Amino acid sequence: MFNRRKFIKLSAAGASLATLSKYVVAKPLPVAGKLPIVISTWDFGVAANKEAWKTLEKGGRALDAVEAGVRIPEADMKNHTVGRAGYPDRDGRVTLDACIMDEFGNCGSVAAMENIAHPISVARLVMEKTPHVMLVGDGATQFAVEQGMKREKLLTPESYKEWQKWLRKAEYSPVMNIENQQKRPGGKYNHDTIGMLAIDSKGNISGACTTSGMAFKMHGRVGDSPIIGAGLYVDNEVGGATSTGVGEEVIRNVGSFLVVELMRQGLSPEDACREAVNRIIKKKPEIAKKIQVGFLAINKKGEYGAYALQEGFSYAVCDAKQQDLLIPGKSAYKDEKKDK
Ligand code: SD4
Repeated sequence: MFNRRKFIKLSAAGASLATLSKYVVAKPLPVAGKLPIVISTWDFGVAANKEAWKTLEKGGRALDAVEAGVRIPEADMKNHTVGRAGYPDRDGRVTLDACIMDEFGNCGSVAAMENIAHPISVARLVMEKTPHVMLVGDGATQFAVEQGMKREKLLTPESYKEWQKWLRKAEYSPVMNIENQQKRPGGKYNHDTIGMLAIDSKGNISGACTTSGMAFKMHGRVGDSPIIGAGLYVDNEVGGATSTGVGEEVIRNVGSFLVVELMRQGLSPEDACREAVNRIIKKKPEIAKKIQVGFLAINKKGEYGAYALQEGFSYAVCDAKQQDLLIPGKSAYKDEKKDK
């Protein structure tokens, strides 16, 4: 039944895609979670949250937790949508985007950055070591190298092969879930950007978002993920939000900022995400039918929720009670079908 919340329990360490076998228990959510808490987008959020939790459980800062957390998918050689093994653009160049935001409203971002495996850490350095918010392209790479990061070739043999395959047709149009190369048992998708939001034991909120963007995009294309307010936004008085999917539609609606402002007006995280999805549908109904966009949000109390255009979106939750919870997000077009 669509309205019931379901989750997957994974084995403690070494949880992998192969272990994602079934949705089991229904549970009423969102809950007023006990702090600290960390949530993040997609199946790979489970492993990322676990890493973030190591900082949070020791009373560490949410900012440190989200950076450490999203570095896990960034380093994962099987993950072709985030970090070092991300698929390239249509010219065969791997260009990475990321941003980070803390409880004081400080933020940092890199976009279209090549040859550096951990864009989230560069984004944090932009935030902490420069007077700027955003560095792009060669300037971002140069800054990362100056800060002691390794310059390396990121195009993996697997990514190269996929790019060559794509070149045979070379169709440039964002196809829904194009990044997806692996499927969960049951045909659910596993892909996309990681957006992570954490509240630490002091009640402070931070967020991080990192991606290789749309696979086989035009060279120089930047999506929502490194754009503060679009792919990520945090306001320590209210909460935080992040997005995944076709970034162009998120940018048009300044999606994550919108979700946080809606929560400020009293909407629950899920309702705020739903309203942001509805704005996308309202502005571009024909495009909205064909693409995926998902929002994930948390409020100051630790209540969380998500909403997506299409089925298949999932997010992971980790707090003192549940370290490995994966929840399928609700979606606009599935709701519509159910209502008929
Ligand atoms: C982008 N939102 O670059 C990111 C990537 C993503 O499905 O989530 N793709 O638009």
